[in-house]
Amino acid sequence: MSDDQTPVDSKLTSSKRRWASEGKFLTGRITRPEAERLPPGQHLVKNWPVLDLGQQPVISTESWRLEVRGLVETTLTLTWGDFQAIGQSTRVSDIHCVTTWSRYDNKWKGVSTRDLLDRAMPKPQAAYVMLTSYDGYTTNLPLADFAADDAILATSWEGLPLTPEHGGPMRLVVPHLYFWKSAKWLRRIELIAADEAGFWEKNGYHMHGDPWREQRYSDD
Ligand SMILES: Nc1nc2c(c(=O)[nH]1)N[C@H]1C(S)=C(S)[C@@H](COP(=O)(O)O)O[C@H]1N2
Ligand SMILES: [Mo]
Repeated sequence: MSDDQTPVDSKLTSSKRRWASEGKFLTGRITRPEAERLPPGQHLVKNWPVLDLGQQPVISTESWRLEVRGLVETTLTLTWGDFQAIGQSTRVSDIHCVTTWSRYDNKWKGVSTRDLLDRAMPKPQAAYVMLTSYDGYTTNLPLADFAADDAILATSWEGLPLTPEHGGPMRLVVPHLYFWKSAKWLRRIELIAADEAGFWEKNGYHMHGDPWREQRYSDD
């Protein structure tokens, strides 16, 4: 017991209440008219192209770990089993890659980013996330986008385990941003107060990457 006599438990409860009541992160499902489903400058594909830095790490679920750290109440290092135990969600969403291809109706299964954040509990100052992957890739996005209702830490696509080339055993999917924000082979989620540039963002890509506003490059 600390000298202010606050049990750890009631601290957690109050931060959970704050998290739940803080409307700014709870953006809800983004709905758009069907005519606006395909963002400007995009074309549809039926296949699913593979794009990455060219190094596809192979990670067994035994050696896999996911870290959540930075501005959180509870730092997490999860094993595959711990991660699965958070509970499974499904989402169906569209992919929009900055290289102009889009692919509709992808069925994902995994852990919703919100369910993961509920375990770590973001501190009030947390406003952005920096993601780091097993291939050394990094990317940044606002916490509100990471915590969007559509966002999922996917382990399965169309009913099959996510293949290594597409980021298996686990990748992020944030469908309302360009796909470079959706880190494959995700290993670390760091909550930070001020935005920092990840790999492509340092190389001229946009800090936010909203496809409907064509935020492709930093000067867009
Ligand atoms: N770890 C990691 N994640 C990554 C990348 C990468 O190189 N490494 N490339 C990004 C880019 S630019 C795109 S378009 C998508 C491609 O995902 P896909 O190969 O499953 O289509 O992954 C994103 N996530
Ligand atoms: Mo990309």
